[in-house]
Amino acid sequence: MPGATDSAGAPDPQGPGRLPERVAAVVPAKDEGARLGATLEALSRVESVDLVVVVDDGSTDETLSVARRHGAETVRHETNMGKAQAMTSGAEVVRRLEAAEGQHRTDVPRALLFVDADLEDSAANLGVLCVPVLAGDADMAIATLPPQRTAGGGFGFVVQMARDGIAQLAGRTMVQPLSGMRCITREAFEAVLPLARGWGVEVGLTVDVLRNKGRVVEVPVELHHRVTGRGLRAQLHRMRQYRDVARALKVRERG
Ligand SMILES: Nc1nc2c(ncn2[C@@H]2O[C@H](COP(=O)(O)OP(=O)(O)O)[C@@H](O)[C@H]2O)c(=O)[nH]1
Ligand SMILES: [Mg+2]
Repeated sequence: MPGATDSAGAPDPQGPGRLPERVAAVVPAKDEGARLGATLEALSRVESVDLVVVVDDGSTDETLSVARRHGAETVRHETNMGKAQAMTSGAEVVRRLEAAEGQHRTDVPRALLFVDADLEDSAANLGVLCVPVLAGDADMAIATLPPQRTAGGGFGFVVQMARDGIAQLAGRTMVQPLSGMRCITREAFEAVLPLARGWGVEVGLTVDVLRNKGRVVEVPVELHHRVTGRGLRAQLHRMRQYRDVARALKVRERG
């Protein structure tokens, strides 16, 4: 019926079919004062990004002041709440800022670009990750990284568990299942909230977006980050990552 206003027939001004034109970068950061400045400077050179939100997750260094000095929007967790909660808080800030931009705006909400704080200059290369999302060819684009300059890593078993788990639960074999650099439409992001906890967030996102019939692509991007070494801190990081990835997979087994 012409003029019908039922939800099935009414055109949704924010709905499918309309593409985001701009990107909000969300940078979760814990004690990244030494690298964050270079990362933010590089991000300012990514054309599609017109809003940057740094989430200081209980840092004890100058992360927050570095973020402010570089003109980023900031939000701070007084205590460390983990990467997933940092991503959620960052997205909330974007939502709030867009609401404050005014009622007259009919723009499609910005896509979100999650960016690790330790990429430094290489963050300038993230524009290519946004292209398929802004073009409407993907709901989520995940960066794959080239071999890193510094030797290290050693996440082989966590990566394998993540890859196998995603394949089993969602039928896709990801090249780099733990990659944190992702561009995603707001629609796809909001549909999968709440995020998997802690370091399980990437695996959870991938499984959930795929299960929602989202189009997910992996895009090679020239990115370099601090490679986690083999010391005690690194081993702890790996253990937590293992625990969180295993949990994210486990809770999705029934879904
Ligand atoms: N929110 C939050 N972010 C963290 C935490 N620890 C590290 N990060 C951020 O998560 C990203 C990836 O961390 P990183 O230590 O580089 O891990 P890796 O790349 O897997 O070796 C970086 O942006 C860190 O600043 C944390 O406890 N909470
Ligand atoms: Mg890193």
